[in-house]
Amino acid sequence: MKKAFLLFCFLCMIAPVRGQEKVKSPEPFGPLPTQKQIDWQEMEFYAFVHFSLNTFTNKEWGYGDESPELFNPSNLDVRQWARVVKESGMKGIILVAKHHDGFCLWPSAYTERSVKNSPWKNGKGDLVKELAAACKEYGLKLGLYLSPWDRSRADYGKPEYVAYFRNQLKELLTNYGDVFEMWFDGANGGDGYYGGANETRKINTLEYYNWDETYKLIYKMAPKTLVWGVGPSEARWIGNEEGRAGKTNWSLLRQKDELAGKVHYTEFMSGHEDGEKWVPGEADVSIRPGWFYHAVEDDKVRSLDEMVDIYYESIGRNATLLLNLPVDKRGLVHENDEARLKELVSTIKADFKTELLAGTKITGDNVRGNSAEFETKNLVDRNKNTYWATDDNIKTASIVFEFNKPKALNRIVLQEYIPLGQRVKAFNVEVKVNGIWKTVANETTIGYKRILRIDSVTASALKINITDSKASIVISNIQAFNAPTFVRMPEIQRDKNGNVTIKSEEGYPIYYSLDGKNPTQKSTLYKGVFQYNKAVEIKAVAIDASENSSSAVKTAKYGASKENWKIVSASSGDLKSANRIIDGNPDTDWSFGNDSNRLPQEIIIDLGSILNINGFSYMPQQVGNNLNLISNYEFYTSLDNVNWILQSEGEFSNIKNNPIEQVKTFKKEKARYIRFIAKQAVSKGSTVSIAEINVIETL
Ligand code: FUL
Repeated sequence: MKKAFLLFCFLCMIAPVRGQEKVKSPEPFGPLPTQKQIDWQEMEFYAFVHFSLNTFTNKEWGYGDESPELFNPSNLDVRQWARVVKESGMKGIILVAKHHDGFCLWPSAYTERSVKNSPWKNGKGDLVKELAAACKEYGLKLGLYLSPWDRSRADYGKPEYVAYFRNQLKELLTNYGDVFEMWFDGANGGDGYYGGANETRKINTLEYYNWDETYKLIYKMAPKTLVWGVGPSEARWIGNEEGRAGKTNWSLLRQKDELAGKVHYTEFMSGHEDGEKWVPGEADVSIRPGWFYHAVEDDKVRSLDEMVDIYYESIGRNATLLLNLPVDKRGLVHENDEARLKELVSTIKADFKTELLAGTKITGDNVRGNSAEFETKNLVDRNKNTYWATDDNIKTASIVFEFNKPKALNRIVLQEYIPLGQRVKAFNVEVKVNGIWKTVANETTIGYKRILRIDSVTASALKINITDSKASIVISNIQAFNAPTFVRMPEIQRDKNGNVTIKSEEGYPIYYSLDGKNPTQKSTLYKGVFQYNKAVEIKAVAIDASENSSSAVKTAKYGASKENWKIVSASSGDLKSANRIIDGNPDTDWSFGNDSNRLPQEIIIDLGSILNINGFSYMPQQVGNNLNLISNYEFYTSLDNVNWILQSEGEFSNIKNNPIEQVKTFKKEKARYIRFIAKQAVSKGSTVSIAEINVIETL
C-alpha cells in the first residue's frame, strides 16, 4: 500500500515534465565565430616579441642593407622569455620571425639574410625552433609574424618575391609545430635598399600578394592557424598601436568593403554592427614606446596606470591583448619590463579576487520557455557552455542580483555566449543604494567579454538591463568584484619658464622629490606651482592616507628649462606661434609648410647658451586626427648660426601608426643653435606639424 502510494506521487511529479516539450536553444544569429576563433579569443592575453637586427642598430625599421653579422646577442635565453610570459598569465608568444628589413630569425633555405650568417651560435642557431621548444615546455602557444614588406629584396614588387614570401610561409608553418596565429603587418611598400636599388617601390597590398591564394596555401598547410591582418583575415587590427579597443566593439567587419579599400582603419576600433563576417579585434601595444629595444627607453616602460588602463580597454572591451616585450641586446626581457608585468599581474589579480554574485538571489524578467536549461543561475555557474537566454521575441530584459547584505563593488564582467553570435547593442547597470535604484553605467556592446570599471558603491542589489539586442538575449556569464582602491599617478608638467605643476586626478595629497629618490609621505608636500629651471628628475606620488594606499611613482625628466630658447627663423609659417614648439607643453603644436611653400621646411632655434648635446627629439602633434607627421628629417648644430654640422638624418620609422616622441642620438657636440629640417611628410602633404623639439644634454 505504502509503496503504491509513493509510486503514484512519483508519477504525479514527473507527469508534467514528460508532457512538456523540450525548449529549443536559440537559433544562431548573424555571422558566427569558428571554433578556431573562439579558442583564440579565449586566450585573451598573449605576448609579442620584436627582436632582430633593429635591436642592434637601434632602429624601429631597418632599411634592408644592415649586415646579418650585427645580430649578436650575448646571452639569448628564450626560456627566460617564456617564463616571464607564463608568469604574467599570458597564453602564447608571437615572434617577429622577419621584420621589414628582411632578416630571418630562422635559417631559411631561401635567403642568406638570416641567423645562419650571424655570429650567434656561429650561424648554427634557429631562434624560431628554440622558441617553439620553450613554448612547449611552458605550455604556451607559438605565433609568428612574417613581414610581407621586405626592404632588402631586389625582387620586391615583382612576382618572384611573392613566391619567395610563400616559400618562407611554408617553412614557418610546417617546420615548427602548431602556429596559433600568423601575423601579416599592414606596412607595405615604400623606400628601401631593395638589393642596392635604394628606391621607393609602391605596390597595391590587396592585389600584389594575391591574398586569396596565399590564404588557401596557409590553410592547406596549417588549418589550425588563425590569420591576422591584411587579406581576408580571421582577426583584425584594432586601429591603433596603443592597445585600446572602442567602448563599442563589434566582432564583425564589413570585410568585403575592407578588401575593396573602402574601410578606414579608424573604424577597426569598433568593428561594424552590420559586418558580414566574424573578424574580432586584437589590440597590440608595446610595453615601451617603441616595438624594438632601445636603451634610451629603459626608463620609459609604460606606467602601471597605463598598463592597467590598457588591460581594461582591450580585454575589457571585447578584444584580445597582444603585448610586446622588446627583447634587449643580451637577448633577454629587460628587468624593468618584467618588474612592470609583475605589478600589472598583481593589480589585476587583486581586482578580480573575490566574486560577489555567485551566492545572490537572481531573478530575470524573462527566461526562455521558462526552461531550467536557460535559467539565470547559468550566469554565475562559471561554466562557459551554459547561458541565460530569453524567448525569441524578447530583446530587452533585466536581471537582478540581490545580496543578503549590502556589498561594495566596482567591477562588473559580462560575457555573451558567442557561439550563437554577438547580439547585445545596448545595456545599462543600476545599483540599489538605501532602497533606491540608481544608474551607474550606460553601455553598448558586450561580445565575448566586457568589463566595466565603476566608482565603488555599496549596494543591496545590482541590476543589468539589456535595452537593445539584435535578437533574443544569450549571456553566459555575469560577475562583480570589488577591486582595491587604485590611486592614479600624479601628472607633472613644466613650462618653458621652469614652472612645475603637479596634479592628482582624484585630488589626493602629492609628495615629490627633486633628488632622484622615490618620494614618500615624508617628502615635500606639493602646495602649488613652483619654479625649477635646472636639469632635474622630478618624482611624485599621490597618497590616499585613509586607505593607506599610494600611487605608482611618476617620474619626469627635464633638461635645463627652455627659458632662454628663441626661435631664430622658420622657412614659413607664423614665427610667433612657433614658440609652441619650445613651450614645454606637448599638447600645443605649430605647423609649417603649405601648398605654395612645399617641403622641405626648416626651423632654427637659439639655445641661449652653448650646451653639450648628444641628441634631440621631435614630439609630433598629439592632439587631433590629422597629425601632419614628419617622416624624414635632417638635424644640424652650429656655434654661430653660420656654419652648420649635420648630426643626424633619416626617417622617423613607423611614426604613422605610433606617433610617439622620436629620439635621435649622435656624438656629443657643443651647440648654440640647432636647425631641424622636415624633409618629407607621412601624408605626402606639404604641411607638417611639431609639438615640441627637445635636445638631450650631456656632460
Ligand atoms: C607595425 C610595424 O611597422 C612595426 O614596426 C611593428 O612591427 C608593429 C607591430 O606593426 O605596423
